[in-house]
Amino acid sequence: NSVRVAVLGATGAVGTELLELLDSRQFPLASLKLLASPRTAGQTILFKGENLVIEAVDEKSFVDVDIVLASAGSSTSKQWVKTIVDSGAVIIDNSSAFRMDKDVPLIVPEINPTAAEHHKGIIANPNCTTILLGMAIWPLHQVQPIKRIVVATYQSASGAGARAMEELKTQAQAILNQLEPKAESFPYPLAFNLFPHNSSLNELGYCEEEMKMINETRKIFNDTQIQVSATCIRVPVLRAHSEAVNLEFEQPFAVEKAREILKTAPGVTLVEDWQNNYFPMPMDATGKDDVLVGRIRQDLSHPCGLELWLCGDQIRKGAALNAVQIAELLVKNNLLRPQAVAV
Ligand code: A2P
Ligand code: 11C
Repeated sequence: NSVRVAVLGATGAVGTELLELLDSRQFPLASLKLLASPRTAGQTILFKGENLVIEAVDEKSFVDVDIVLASAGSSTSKQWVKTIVDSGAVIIDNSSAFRMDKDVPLIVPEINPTAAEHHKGIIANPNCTTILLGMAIWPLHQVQPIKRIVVATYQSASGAGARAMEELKTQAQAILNQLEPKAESFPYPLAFNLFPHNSSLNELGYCEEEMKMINETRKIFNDTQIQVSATCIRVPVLRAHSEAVNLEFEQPFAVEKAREILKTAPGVTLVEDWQNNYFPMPMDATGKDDVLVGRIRQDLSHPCGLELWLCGDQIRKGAALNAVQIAELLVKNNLLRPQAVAV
């Protein structure tokens, strides 16, 4: 039961990780096509000992493909989605282009895998901060409904792509050499600094990234009542996001019970060493599949409140791993589309 896969955005931060995961997870590949922009077309990437040539996307790119793993930005996804769907492939899209469309399932396999059953050729991969948050709090929400979530994020450079990660290193180097740091991917220097997430602001004062956390969490949890407020901050970390989370439940939720639940939750690792004040850190989360959760404690300001802290690899579970898990779900449950006849 092997499938033909195309990675759209194969040269990017997420694309690179997608290729690593397709290899290391022994994904059942019948074929693999690497797609990117004309800038990198013709270059090669080594995959399972073979040099695969990167192709620029065109109208014929998807006729012999079952699953497209897309991570080339919203405008590229919007530009090619019709061609992909008309070709009979399923697009698992990492951009924000289709996430809130009512016909598009928004999936975290540990949370709402059955939503995949109703796809119409497009499945959306949630925003990284939303995935990481959902992984840590869904197991608690199953035991006792959460009424309200207040979250602050500490987001790494990787969320803005491979160039942004390079920019952070170059800026750090410049500052250490007493030179002026240059900001191109970001609006301001990030090295030795931080700033509120630079996505556009709405009339209520929330940025797009914050609104994604609010709206996407409700959609994935299939719960329009759950209250969410977020403050998203970019920090000078290379590639794992962190979040400080305050949860309000209907009833008091014992800290010990929350700890027991999260100890065995799929895709979550509890990291708590109270003696040594050792808790999740982005450096420890980097390259890991699991979301690291710790510092679970009673909210002293509210009898029904819990506080927790999490870190998760933004490129892995926050993006590429979640997308590959969705692809695995489609293969396992026979949810691919019958191939349209190529014309
Ligand atoms: P390329 O390397 O050819 O520019 P990141 O998120 O790390 O910045 O990566 C973005 C990915 O999206 C890269 O693989 C990039 O390819 C790809 N990409 C950007 N624009 C396009 C486009 N117009 N068509 C196809 N791929 C694109
Ligand atoms: C960031 N989460 O860290 C963003 C980037 O909707 O997928 C990804 C935006 C998205 O800046």
